[in-house]
Amino acid sequence: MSFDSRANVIRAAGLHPVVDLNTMELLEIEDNYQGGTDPEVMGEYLPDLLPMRLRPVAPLEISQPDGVGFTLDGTLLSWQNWQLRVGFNHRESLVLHQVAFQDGERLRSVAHRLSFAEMVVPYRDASPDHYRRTAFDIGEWGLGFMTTSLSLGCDCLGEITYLDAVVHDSQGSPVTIPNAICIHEEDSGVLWKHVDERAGAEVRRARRLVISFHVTVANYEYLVYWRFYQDGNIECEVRATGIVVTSHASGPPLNGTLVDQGTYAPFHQHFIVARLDLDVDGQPNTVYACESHALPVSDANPHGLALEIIETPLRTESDGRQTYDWDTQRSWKVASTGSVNGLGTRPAYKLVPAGSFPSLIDESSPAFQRAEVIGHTLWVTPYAPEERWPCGEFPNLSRVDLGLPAWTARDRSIEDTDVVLWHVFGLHHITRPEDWPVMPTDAVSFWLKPFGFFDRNPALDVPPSPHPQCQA
Ligand SMILES: [Cu+2]
Repeated sequence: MSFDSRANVIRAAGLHPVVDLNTMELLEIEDNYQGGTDPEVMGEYLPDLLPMRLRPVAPLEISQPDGVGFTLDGTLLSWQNWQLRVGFNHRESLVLHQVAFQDGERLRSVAHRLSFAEMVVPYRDASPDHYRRTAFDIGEWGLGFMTTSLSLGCDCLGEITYLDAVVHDSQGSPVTIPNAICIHEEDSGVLWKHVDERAGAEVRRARRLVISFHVTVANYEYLVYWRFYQDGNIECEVRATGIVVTSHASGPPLNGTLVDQGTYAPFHQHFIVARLDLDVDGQPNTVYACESHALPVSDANPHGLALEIIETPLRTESDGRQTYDWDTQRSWKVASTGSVNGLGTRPAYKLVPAGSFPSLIDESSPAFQRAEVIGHTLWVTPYAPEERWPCGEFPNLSRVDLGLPAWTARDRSIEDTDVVLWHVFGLHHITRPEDWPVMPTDAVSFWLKPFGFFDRNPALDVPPSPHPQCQA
């Protein structure tokens, strides 16, 4: 191990003491140092220690002089047509309950509960430095415990409402995390627009309600944003930032990227499992895989332009193990089986994946055996209150995944029932020199989009902006 006081970094060069934590006995010292000179590393990000000047930036302020557009009554949050309850616990951090949309006279259910249930981060480096680094950030560490306080103007900009959260310490005493959850409205560009030569330009600006929290997981930060839109869309975005794990590079790295002199950042993956307990217009729902297919040229399709959508109902849990397919642009529709819309079709919400990637791992690897959940983009189960943790209740030191693979082995029916979707998404992090010494946020997301939930664009009633030029 070397300590470079000028760069203020400690770099482990393949030295690992192996200790039995029950007896505090030193069992072994692994030393796989490959040799090489002590490199010149610039690992600083604090302004006072940077070798360059800070750039000039013009002020940008956001104000809502008449106050915010949402109300908070206890944990009940209401904004325009949306209504939901805000919750929190030590393992999942922010949880959204009873998400519903006021549609005329009807308060219509979209989701019973939305949260993150697991995060699996295997480091994809064959060296002895990283094979133990297969963190379960939720099952082992707990996002709630790692939730950090947010600051006005830095973490959240504008008119902000904060909520505190309470977790417990190792003695069981309560610990308050001030400003753990941020609630605010944001401008989100154009919602809809048309320019007609007689009617002129008609434009509506989009606004979204954002509920967010940040966690610090040792070297990394995850910033989580649930966004609710005026057109019924829900977006969940995760931004990863912080400091990438690095190791001493004695030559060109095989499973990572050189990010500084003699320093490489191993490739790794951040798999996040969102638990989406949707109740689209009530509990009886069926999930359909929706796939686009091009039809061959025929008498009925003389120009070869016909595209058809095949919707396949997922009837059992083995059907519910789904993988994203680029070739068919696969997505999943969660349709009410107890109601119809004004067009005579089933009201639905569609899960649109935007940050999915294959696990790309040998299935005999212990890292995969412990987290088989990462082998699919989507799992669907019938609601069972005790089924909460996709890699098992206690994944620390597990050998196999006792969560979703075990539950779904029963191959229960998932048709016309209260379904839970488990969506696996995240970052396939091929590290870059630009991620060092502190990583600019990398964002991934998924969307829940209404599909026939409404009979037409539900944002027709959004008024024009009060700006004089928007008032035709
Ligand atoms: Cu990463």
